[in-house]
Amino acid sequence: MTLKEIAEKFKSVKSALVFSHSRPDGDTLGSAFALKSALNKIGKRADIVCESPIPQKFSFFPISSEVKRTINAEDLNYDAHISVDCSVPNMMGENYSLYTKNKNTFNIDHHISNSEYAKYNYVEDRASCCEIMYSFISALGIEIDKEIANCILLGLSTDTGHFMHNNVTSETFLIASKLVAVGGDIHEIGYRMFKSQPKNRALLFVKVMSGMRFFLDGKLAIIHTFKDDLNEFNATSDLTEGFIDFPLSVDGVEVAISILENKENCYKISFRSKGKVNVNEIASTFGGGGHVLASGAMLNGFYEDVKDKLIRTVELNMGE
Ligand SMILES: [Mn+2]
Repeated sequence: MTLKEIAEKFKSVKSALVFSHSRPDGDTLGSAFALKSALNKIGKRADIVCESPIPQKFSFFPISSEVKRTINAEDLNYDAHISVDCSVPNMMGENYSLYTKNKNTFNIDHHISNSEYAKYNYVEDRASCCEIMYSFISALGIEIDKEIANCILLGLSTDTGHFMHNNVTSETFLIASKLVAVGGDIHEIGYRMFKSQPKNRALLFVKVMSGMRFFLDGKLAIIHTFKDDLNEFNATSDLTEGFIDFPLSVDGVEVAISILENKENCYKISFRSKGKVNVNEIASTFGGGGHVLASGAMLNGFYEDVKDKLIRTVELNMGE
């Protein structure tokens, strides 16, 4: 189905429940905020659910305080359920069981690994889900005002490292240009997301980077964050977002990996590539996925075993 056809289906929807993925980032939240704002603007009812708490850094969007962690099953009375930036049902966490309680499900996403789990799926390989959301809201015939523009800019900015990753296309800038033209504050968003941080994040960053190690002739860099590190600085795991950009920035490094201890013997792995290695494939071998240049997976086992497994798998995918 084309985006236009999906938008036609969605036009008859008078109330929608929007699903963001757990451990939310700027893209899933920006997409959800934008859609809720747009629907509310034309008098339709919309709510957002996200099973994880919303990181503090997004609180300058007033709408972030309206996000619900979950909803009682008996209170579900929406015409449609729509997920944004969720490549697999798992990404919605426990809330997936709510998602499936409606027959009229929509799935809008930009991950090439999307498993197309909804009744209506729209998946396109774009830099951010927010790029698609721009077109979707436009196709619904809703005028994009300053408030909606800022929500969409949030995802455009965060999923591209503020327009610096090589997923950026001329479309990205075209959309950004239109959003700035209606009052979107690209500078404020860039500053909040990339140029400011709480002190405990800065101190945690120093500690994590002191543990950065190189493998495979300097082509692979690995960082790790243990629960104890988070506790030491009274930090939550969402503060480690963006850490992986530092090891990837090192000359000669082709792949960077961040190993984040989720619970005992269970690790959240993030992969980044400069372009020669497809980290979507690497993550897939561990049951994860994402994009060619950025992906993730969960791994169980002892830390040293997990690390060795990762190094061997990257080596196999590195080619000559
Ligand atoms: Mn995204």
